[in-house]
This record gives sequence, C-alpha cells and structure tokens, in this order.
Amino acid sequence: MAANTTPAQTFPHDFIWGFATASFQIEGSTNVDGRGKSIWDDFSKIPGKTQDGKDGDVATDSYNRWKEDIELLAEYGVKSYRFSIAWSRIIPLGGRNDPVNQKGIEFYSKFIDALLAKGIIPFVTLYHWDLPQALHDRYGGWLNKEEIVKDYVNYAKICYESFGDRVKHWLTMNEPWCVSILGYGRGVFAPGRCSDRARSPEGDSSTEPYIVAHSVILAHAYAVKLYRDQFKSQQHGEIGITLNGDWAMPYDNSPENVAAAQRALDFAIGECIYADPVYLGHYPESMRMILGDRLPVFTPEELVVVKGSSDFYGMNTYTTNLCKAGGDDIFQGYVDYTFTRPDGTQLGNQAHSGWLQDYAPGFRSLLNYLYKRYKLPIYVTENGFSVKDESMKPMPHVLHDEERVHYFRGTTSSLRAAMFEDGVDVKAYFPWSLLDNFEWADGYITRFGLTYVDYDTQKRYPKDSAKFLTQVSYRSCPCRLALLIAVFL
Ligand code: GBH
Repeated sequence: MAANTTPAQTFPHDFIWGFATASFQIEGSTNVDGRGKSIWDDFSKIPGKTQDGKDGDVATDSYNRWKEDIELLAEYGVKSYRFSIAWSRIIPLGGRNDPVNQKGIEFYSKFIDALLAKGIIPFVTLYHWDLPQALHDRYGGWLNKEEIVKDYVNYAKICYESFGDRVKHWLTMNEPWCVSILGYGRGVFAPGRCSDRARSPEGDSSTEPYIVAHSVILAHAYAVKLYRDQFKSQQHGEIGITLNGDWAMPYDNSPENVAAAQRALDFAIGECIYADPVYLGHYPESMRMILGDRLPVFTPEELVVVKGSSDFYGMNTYTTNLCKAGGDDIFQGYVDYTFTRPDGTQLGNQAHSGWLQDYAPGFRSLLNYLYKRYKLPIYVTENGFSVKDESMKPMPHVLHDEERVHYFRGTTSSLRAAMFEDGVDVKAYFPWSLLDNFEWADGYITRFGLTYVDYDTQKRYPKDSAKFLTQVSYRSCPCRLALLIAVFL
C-alpha cells in the first residue's frame, strides 16, 4: 500500500467529503419550538444509562448555535455536511395522523438554505436513533411493523416535500444494527429493552431485535420506493441506507477462526442482517442456520421492495476485530473479538472506546470486500476515533490530538489505495464528527470530535485532526492536469 500520496492520487473533483453529526447528539433544546420527546430524552436521564449521568438536553447547543456551526464548516472548507433530522421536531407525536410542526420544518429549512448559501451540500439522515417517544408508547415503536412502517414513510414524505427541492442526498436510516441489537438485544441504547431483568423490566433479546430489524428494513425500503415513485423524477436526488460494519480478521490461521471471521462479517457486524436483504434479496446462510425461524420472512411482495432499495452502499466503519470462534454472543454469531494478536501485541493504538483500535489496513480490506460483494459505489458516511482520556486533557494540549491525526492519516491513505490501486468506487467520505458531542451511553466522556467543545462555555476549538483533514487529505489540486502529467511521465 502506498504510504504517501502523489498528486495523481488526490480525490476526483466530484468526490463528496465533509463532516458528520446527528440530531440528538448535538441539538439540545429538547423542549422548544414544539419538539416532541424522542426515546433518548427520558432514557438518557435514567440513572446508570449514561456513563457520566448526563443527558441530551443541551448537548452542543447546536439548535441555537447552528449559524456558528455552519461558519465552522465553511472555515474548514468542507464540500458537504452530513446531519440528521429529528423526527419529533417535524411530527412531535410521530404518527401519520398527528399534527406536523411548522417550526420544526422551518428550522431545518433555514439550516439547509444557509448551508447552500455557503456552497455546502446537505447530506441528510432521516433517522439517527431518535424515535418519537409517543410512537414507542402508543404501539411499541419498531416492534409494531404495521404501524411503524406507515408512520416512518409518512415522515419521510414530509421531509421530501419540505426539503427535497434542495436536498439531493438522503440516508433513510443510520446503522439499523445498533437500533435493533443495542436497543432491543443488549439493551444499552434506547429504548433499552432486553431479557436481562436487572437492566430492563421488559423485553426479549432472543426475538425482538429481529422483529425490529425487519421493521427497520421495511420502513427504509418503502420510504425509498416512495421517493423513487413520486419524487425522484422532479427532485433528481439519490437515496440509500447506511450500515455499520467493521473489518473482521481471523485471530490465526485455524479453519474455525477463519470461518469465524467470515461469520462475523455475515452476522454480527451489521452488514448482512441488512445488507444481504437490501442488496441481494435474502439473509445470509450462516444467519439462517443459527437464527432459524427467528428471522422474520419477507413476503414476496415485500422482497420486491426491499431488494435493490439503496442507490449506493452507505458505510460507517471505525475499526477491525480479530475473530475467534466461540463465546456465547449470538449477536456476534458466536464469535469472540479481540485486539490482542497471538504473540501478545496489539492490533493498533487503543481509543477511549473499548471497541476501537486504530488499524488502517482493515479499512482498505473492508472497502474491497463490500465493493466486490455488493457492486455499488460506496459512500463512507462515518469514520472516526476517540482519543484515550481526551476529556481529562487540559487546553491547549487537548487540541493536539496526534492519535486521531495518526488514525486519519491511515484511513485516508487506505481510502486512496482502495480507490486508486484497487479500483473501488468510493464517492464520499465523512469523518465522524464535526464536534465532540453526546456519545450516547458514554455521555460526554468519550469525544469523537474534530472540533473540541468546551461544555462549560460551548466554545468550539479546532483540533489538529480537523486541520489535517482539511489541509492535507483533501487538498484539491488541478487534478486533471496533475493526472495527465503523471500519466505522460
Ligand atoms: C456510530 O456508530 C454512530 O453512528 C454515532 O452516532 C456515534 O457517535 C459513533 O459511532 C461513535 O461511537 O460494545 O456492544 O456496545 C458506530 C458503530 C456499533 C460502534 C456498536 C460501537 C459498540 C458495540 N458502533 N459498537 S458494544
């Protein structure tokens, strides 16, 4: 792999790059302008659900500071910004017969206009985990396929109608694996349901995640169908889903660990519980063998809508796992993950998040794997690193986030190698995240920002990683010319 870049390896002029965030992680102002509660509002307030006991009421105060955020994006010179819309700002009670909140529409509308005025392309996620609480209370939210699919499609429709004249890039769902497995299997994310009664009074980890997964795929697929049938011909946008997935390598060469790594890809990392139905039209065999009739069946009619329901492969990826057969975690397909190699060395530098180490070659491998398997252009919609103990570091030292710079030096170089040496068609890259923000069950302790947020003052300070990404990786060049020269030399 090329360690350094040459001019010919800079990104094509239509390559989309920018930074990403999500509504509940940054907006705060949970109680203003008619917003209804989301399932994270109360969940994050239950003692023990977030590491620091903090909630999303203020977050990075971006509902108030949106102009400042756009200024920052413009200063960074990004081409695009990936953000999400809070369903419960648009329809406070969530449902198809519930009132629409004009103030919510106005907020995102002026936000989109302001981005466009700065030449920044809005890249919009419709659902980044903040289900309206009212739908959860009314009929069980994602557990009720008949209702939720219709309500989600109605919400999507309002968004296409309100913003689709200006938004040309839609993501229906962020990381449905997390929605189903973390929300209804492990019970660590809202609504926090699972079989462990110490954690949750209700829930069934052996069935609910798959019911939820099924609803989420169908809601996505019918929202895409609606867009394609009724909006695309006038609005000319593209739409797809974004899935989480980390690269899996066998712990050693033993046949069972080689098989385990493939099973991890099939099963646990989130690609195939969604990707195979969406892109190939069926669940992977290894999942069917383990889960049997727990996997809900698509009717032939549903399958027609699900198959081919994404214009591109939306990919969020952070790390690589070494895989060993065994363990009791069905959500990982009975595969144990480790970062420690057989010789005792670590795969890479450890992040603050226990599940994350810096291992750039895995990023290149994953891009190749997904491109070969699904044969669609890839949009990398998240990729990032939490520096260990960053919350404890003093200013201005904290701004010199060398480990994050190292991470992005690696991933951007892997990205180039995948594109220019391996021929993978990657069309977009969004590092996570524009800002330090509400890191779900971690509260504010774990920081993924390229911009440091001082939560006492809400002031934003660019970290070295932001400078690295804007100045080094994407340096636009007279590409065509450089390429021609390189070819003729
Ligand atoms: C992204 O998910 C989210 O989209 C984003 O909102 C978040 O801020 C960002 O990651 C950083 O965390 O140890 O069993 O709890 C990344 C995918 C999948 C990574 C679940 C963490 C934890 C598994 N995530 N995984 S577990």
